Amino acid sequence: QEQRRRLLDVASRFPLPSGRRFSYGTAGFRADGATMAPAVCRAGILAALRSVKLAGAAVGIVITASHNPVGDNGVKIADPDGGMMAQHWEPFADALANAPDPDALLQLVLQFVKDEGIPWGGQHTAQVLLGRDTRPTGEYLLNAALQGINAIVGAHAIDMGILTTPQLHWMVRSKNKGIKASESDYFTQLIDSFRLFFSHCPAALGSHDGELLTSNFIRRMLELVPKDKGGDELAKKLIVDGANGIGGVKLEQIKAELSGVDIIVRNSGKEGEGILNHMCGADFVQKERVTPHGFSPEDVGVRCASLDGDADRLVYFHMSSASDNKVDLVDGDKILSLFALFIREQLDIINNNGSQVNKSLPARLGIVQTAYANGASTQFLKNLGLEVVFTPTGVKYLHKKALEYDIGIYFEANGHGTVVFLEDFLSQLESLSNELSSEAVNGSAQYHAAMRLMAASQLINQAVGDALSGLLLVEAILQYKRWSFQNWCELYSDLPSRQLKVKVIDRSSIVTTDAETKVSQPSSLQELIDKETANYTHGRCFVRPSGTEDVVRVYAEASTQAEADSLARSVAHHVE
Ligand code: NG1
Ligand code: ZN
Repeated sequence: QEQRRRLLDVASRFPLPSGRRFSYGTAGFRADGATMAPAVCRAGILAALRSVKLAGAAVGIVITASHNPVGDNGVKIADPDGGMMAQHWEPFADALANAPDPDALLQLVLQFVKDEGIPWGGQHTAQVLLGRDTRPTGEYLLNAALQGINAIVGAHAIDMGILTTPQLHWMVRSKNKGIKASESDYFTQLIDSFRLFFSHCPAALGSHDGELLTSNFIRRMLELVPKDKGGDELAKKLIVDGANGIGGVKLEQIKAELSGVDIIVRNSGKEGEGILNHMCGADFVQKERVTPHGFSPEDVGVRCASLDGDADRLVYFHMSSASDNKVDLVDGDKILSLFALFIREQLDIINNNGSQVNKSLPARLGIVQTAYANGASTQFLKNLGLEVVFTPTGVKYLHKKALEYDIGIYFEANGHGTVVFLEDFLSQLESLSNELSSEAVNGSAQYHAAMRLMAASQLINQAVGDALSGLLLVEAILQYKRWSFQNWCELYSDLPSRQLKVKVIDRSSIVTTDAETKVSQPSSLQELIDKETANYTHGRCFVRPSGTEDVVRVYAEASTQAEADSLARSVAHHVE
């Protein structure tokens, strides 16, 4: 009775305006922030139910609209493993958000609880961790979420404060693994693993090969680098565009402790510096290929990175000339390529060591991309002999696929991705490192490679793509390889590409197959696409309905920009 009363109560406090519809898309519910409270409250109910169903394991709620404008907001739910909420709950999320009145909402919950076998009315508990970004509607929506959670008897909400999206995912995962899960634990893990990585790099080891280095030692080593070595100084300098969001704020908090890289944060989210995601951020830089607001000709030649508003996307760029604002872009595909190259190298050192000991570490390494990955990146990865597989767009698909490997690396071209390590593999890696460290081969290349891989696995967020941890891994690898931005950029040249959006009456009339690379309905459309594509060298083209906007997206690649543009345009005509 108490339970029913609470649900009816909360639903009447957050009525759904008539005609309003929400849909739990690729990234949860998203809309104008001021109109989101009913959906967010119901997401609170849903998250609490999810936790009850999973025997009280912690579930997460993030209140953010990522790279979208500051007036928007959104909500998404993280499962106990720190990943996205299981997809088979999405239809219920939709139904709940759209329940027209309190009675309908109560009936929906009762039915769902029955269908899903959720313990009800007994002594159950639930735990929900909440995080939000810096948007002005964040606190208001947090309150709506809290009321939703508290409408479930036995549910306990924990407000973790203003966070990056990946921090909250990390906390949920850590909490359920019984690891300390506060923000300072997150920072400690980043800082320590970054330091650990450096201590196993040739630069830090120097003639002291084999010595396990302390942080003080590394600091001293870095101070010994002659100041007049302009190249080295430049190599340490990194300017980060924080999109005026939460990522810049967090980076400011830890940058002093990141010895080995000198970070300058622009668009840091401080009062007066600019508007969230406006003319800045990873989405802006990747789409427009120009410098974000706040950069000047003085930054020419310096390595720069750009985060999105909730810091789960990362791209790098470089201003090549002072006369225009165009940038050389390193997108998610190239970040993935750097990670793949590095991991492959470490595995090779470990396994083809030809050294004193005969210890190996068999590993299945898998690369996961979507159809939006630049064809040149796929070719590059395949040329390295790597296994590359494709999934539909959306991190939930990529992440799941990556988990099928000992080490799975996934990225979307827009900069969202990470590296996931299988627990079993990590235990093997750990025991190998232990063995190697205790043997006479302590200083061996094999030992240091195993330790670098260990450090990378602790540095990179295992729950979800994380711009901060991704950035630190990039910095670590570039320094390990003594690579400039240019070296990285020149791994391969992107094929010219073009993306277009087409407005249609009903985008769901287009159905795709083969990881969205082919249209299955309407059946004539794929034939038309094939015919157009055949007219171009290195032509590749596909169309799919967006999962976050009311448009059909067209993507085309060809050997020149003019050809890519023209292929995209002619296919767009067939879609219209
Ligand atoms: P849709 O709108 O389904 O294409 C977009 C991005 C995805 C992903 C989601 C969620 C492209 C082409 N699509 O999805 O990669 O990031 O938003 O934010 O970039
Ligand atoms: Zn984001």
